Amino acid sequence: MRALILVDLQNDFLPTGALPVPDGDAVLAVANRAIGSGDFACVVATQDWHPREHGSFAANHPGRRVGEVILLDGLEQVLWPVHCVQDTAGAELAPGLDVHGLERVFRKGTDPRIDSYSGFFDNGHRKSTGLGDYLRERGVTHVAVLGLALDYCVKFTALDARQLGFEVEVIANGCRAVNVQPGDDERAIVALREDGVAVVNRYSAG
Ligand code: VGL
Ligand code: ZN
Repeated sequence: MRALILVDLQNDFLPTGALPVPDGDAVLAVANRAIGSGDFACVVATQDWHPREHGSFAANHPGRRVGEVILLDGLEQVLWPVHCVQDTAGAELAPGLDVHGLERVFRKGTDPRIDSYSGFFDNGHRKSTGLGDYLRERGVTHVAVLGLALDYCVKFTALDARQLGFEVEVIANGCRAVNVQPGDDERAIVALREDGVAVVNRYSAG
């Protein structure tokens, strides 16, 4: 049984959003083709869903700037612009996404003291979102992952899926990276492959 995990296809990660992923809107067509392909018995999405006081926002740390790294509750944390605040337009799934096929949406990043790049666990692996149990209960053995951003939430979602024992494929042409440091996209792909994730190109146009 194969599942498709759509990672953080939200307005704030599109080029006009608060934490724009360059060319991020290009992945929506790939997502829609994957959803419509019939290859996946189960399609789920993750949604970055932060309270306004979230500790990953530079604005909540006076004197700190976006891109700086701080210690947040004992974990290294990159500081981001305010993004994906609960119940704001920026946090909504991209309007171009075909949400009909979506079985469930798993929200993450709700605890102000810890960030959550992965759709399965927070960055300290302290709490689960329920996604792993959900997939297991559905009989899923193989997951394909695509979305935003390749070097953060896609990467950690795919690595956690491997750790939970799923066969994992990242659909690279359905992802874009933020590349805070140049080359983060290439390094993410290396890390994924080293962990046994298949990085493939599928569901492109034509
Ligand atoms: C993400 C940074 C902060 C992502 C989410 O979706 O990759 N990146 N929050
Ligand atoms: Zn976030």
